[in-house]
Amino acid sequence: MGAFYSIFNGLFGTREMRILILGLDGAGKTTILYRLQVGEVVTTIPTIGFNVETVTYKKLKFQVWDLGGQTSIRPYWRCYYSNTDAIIYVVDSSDRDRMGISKSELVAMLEEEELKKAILVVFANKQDMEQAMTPTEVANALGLPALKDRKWQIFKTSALKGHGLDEGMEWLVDSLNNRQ
Ligand SMILES: Nc1nc2c(ncn2[C@@H]2O[C@H](COP(=O)(O)OP(=O)(O)OP(=O)(O)O)[C@@H](O)[C@H]2O)c(=O)[nH]1
Ligand SMILES: [Mg+2]
Repeated sequence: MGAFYSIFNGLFGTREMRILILGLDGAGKTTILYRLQVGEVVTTIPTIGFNVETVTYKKLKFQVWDLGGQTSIRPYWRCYYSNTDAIIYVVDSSDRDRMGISKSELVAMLEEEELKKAILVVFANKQDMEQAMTPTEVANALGLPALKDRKWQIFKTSALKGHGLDEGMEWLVDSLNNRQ
């Protein structure tokens, strides 16, 4: 039944995919969630807890969880890991000082058994800022090229301007559809 169910869903795309948006506080996670959902920039306040919304993209329905990124809240991320299909990891590309912390959080998260099969999309966000690191610099700072057994891709984004999110989501949808 399980196999039949997943083939059925693979054919008709009826299962709601579960996506987590993670990253340090202030990276732009909530801004991205609402950009994806309503196509506009909304005014955000730091997230204490989470926001969850249904986002439809190219006929695929996603349940998107945006978790607060403050230091004291990060230990709770793990409570949301089970059944996650994909992770959108958001980085403030202009926050050079905290790139190391962002890497540690990412590495720790990827070690979790429950996320073993999750696809990883990194958004090198805030590309509109002058001091922003390039996506290649961000990828290297996060150690992405060294990742083993993980489907990943990085995209340069500006949630503020609405740049790059479509490309990232398109890659994600294709990757989820082609997944075995
Ligand atoms: N310049 C610039 N600012 C951005 C961008 N994306 C988000 N911001 C701003 O960054 C600030 C933090 O954005 P949020 O979306 O609240 O950040 P968050 O990752 O949800 O933060 P927490 O909820 O604390 O984890 C807000 O003032 C946003 O307007 C971007 O692409 N460029
Ligand atoms: Mg937030």
